Amino acid sequence: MKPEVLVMAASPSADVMAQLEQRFDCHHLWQQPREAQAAWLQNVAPGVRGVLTTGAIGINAALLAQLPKIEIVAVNGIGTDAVDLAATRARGIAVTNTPGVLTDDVADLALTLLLSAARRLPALDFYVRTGAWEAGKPVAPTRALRGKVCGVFGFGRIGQAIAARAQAFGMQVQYFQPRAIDGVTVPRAASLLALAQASDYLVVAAPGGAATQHAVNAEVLAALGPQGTLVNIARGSLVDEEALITALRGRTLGMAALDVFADEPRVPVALRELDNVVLTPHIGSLTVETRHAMGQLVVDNLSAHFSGKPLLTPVA
Ligand code: 8YV
Repeated sequence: MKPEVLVMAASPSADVMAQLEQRFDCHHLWQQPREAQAAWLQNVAPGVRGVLTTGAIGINAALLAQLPKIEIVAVNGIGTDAVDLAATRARGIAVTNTPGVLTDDVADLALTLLLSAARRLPALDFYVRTGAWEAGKPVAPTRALRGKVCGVFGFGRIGQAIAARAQAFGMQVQYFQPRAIDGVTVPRAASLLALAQASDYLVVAAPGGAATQHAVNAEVLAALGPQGTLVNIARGSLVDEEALITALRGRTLGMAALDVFADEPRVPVALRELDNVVLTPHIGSLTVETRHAMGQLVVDNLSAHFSGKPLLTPVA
């Protein structure tokens, strides 16, 4: 008998989906209409030994409590802030994620957003499409990246990959995170506030969760200032979204380029209406190559677990 796995969300890789079907007895929650999910879950929950979830969806204590036989939660993503790790730890449930394979794509998106804000890509795309160019309307110059300061909040794999890319564009990079990293030449600011004060672009690349909730608050945004740009590819929870909207509206913050939001997929209308924002729908790791590699790592972790082998990428 194949182990029963609850699949919370599909992978865009058909190959990954085929491997899941081949190796496990899959229960696909994502195929159920929202209103039918609760009743459907009650039916399948007793047999579920593994859960495949995403960084954004995670798994909460209430759902874990519904699964008496759960042994492993495999997260198709790097962030585990949406997984109730206290509950998994208490029950000895293994948790895995997908570090490494998504670093480059997420860092690429951070620079894409940074450049899109700096060069006002959405507004200029609109300018061409709507015939404003042909009509001879003026175009204001944008700002060069060269020599500007890129502050990176969170200096793990992704933060460091962002720093390398920013340096390639001629930017000066600083970082902040509570723990200093040995052996890096990038200077560490004394605090997040000091980093924001020094930065033209502040890129958020730190983990979500209680410790970083609203770390980017009104004070940090004010320090970044009217010429400053906030880029967030990490988690919406790190930024006080109300304070961000107020700062962008009042132009006390220059721009924001955001891939993540406090309550996805709901993006406040107030944010959507602003012209000094660039918005993408949480797609940092959404490339064909990376989603395949992430999905493969999930399959391999689940397979390792159910065949009694060591997990490839366990979450400590
Ligand atoms: C995706 C992510 O949202 O890695 C993460 O933590 O947030 C993203 O890669 C998601 O996990 C895809 O399944």
